[in-house]
Amino acid sequence: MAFDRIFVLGAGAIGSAFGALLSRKFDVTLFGNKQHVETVKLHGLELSGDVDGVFYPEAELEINSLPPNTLLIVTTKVHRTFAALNSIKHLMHNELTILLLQNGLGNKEIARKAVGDKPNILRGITSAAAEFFQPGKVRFWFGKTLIENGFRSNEIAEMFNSCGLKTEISKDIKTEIWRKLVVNCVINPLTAIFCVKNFEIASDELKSVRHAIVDECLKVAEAEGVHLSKDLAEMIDSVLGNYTNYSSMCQDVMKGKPTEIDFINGKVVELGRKHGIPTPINQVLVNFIKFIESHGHEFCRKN
Ligand code: KPL
Repeated sequence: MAFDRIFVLGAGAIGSAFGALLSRKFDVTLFGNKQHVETVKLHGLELSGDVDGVFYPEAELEINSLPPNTLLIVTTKVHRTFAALNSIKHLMHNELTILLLQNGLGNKEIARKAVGDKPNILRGITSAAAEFFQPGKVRFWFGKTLIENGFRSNEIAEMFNSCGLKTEISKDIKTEIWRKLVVNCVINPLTAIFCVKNFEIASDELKSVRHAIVDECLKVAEAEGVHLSKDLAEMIDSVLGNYTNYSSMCQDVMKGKPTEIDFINGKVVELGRKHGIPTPINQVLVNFIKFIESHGHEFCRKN
């Protein structure tokens, strides 16, 4: 049995793209910022990139009710999770499923604290990429989505796959979250610092930096009981060239918005400290991004 409706909370780049594609077959409402919502209501949502077309999901500013059998996909930035979910805590019930489709580590714990134990909460990750620079318009690149194995995960995967969003259930989501975290630890801060597209940091000059980041992450993951493949750095090198988008962190910096650094490299530093593992490269990246955040978007003048 599929869900009766899908709500997307935090409809920015990824959320809007997923919502648009899911609206091919399902009743979807996007919840996002005013300009975006107004544009989608008037003109629909225009996707370009791997998909070209205009889609017509519903769009609203606020969630006022959560009907039974709703799938709530959360694609807010990870630092917005608690506030966004806590503000609708009074609407929660046990016929609600929440899918957290975000970057970062520790998201499910944050969501659980925000909403209590009534809803079913599932974690997902995606390697799909999206850019959002103008209300109502999103550029999208397909990727694979993984959802933790849990109550109603299969139904979500079927719904996603039926709309062209390649999705699988993961029996070991913790390892997958860490693998994605390491990818983000390399791509997101470097692209944001240099203000370049993902493939541009594949350059040889940055190879030793990329590998040093991964090396620290692998040691911390191991201490957390997560065994990632030793050739992850080479794997990242080999996929980097395929990403012709600006990472989400680079987009945040371009827009002068806070980034997810505390939940990406910042988490590796925090856990490294807990286990007595030095993480100087990740620490430097955190410091650089914090410096950029505190100076607004003067660093990135491309937009
Ligand atoms: O997760 C991403 C992000 O930008 O945050 C990737 C997959 C690296 C795409 O850019």
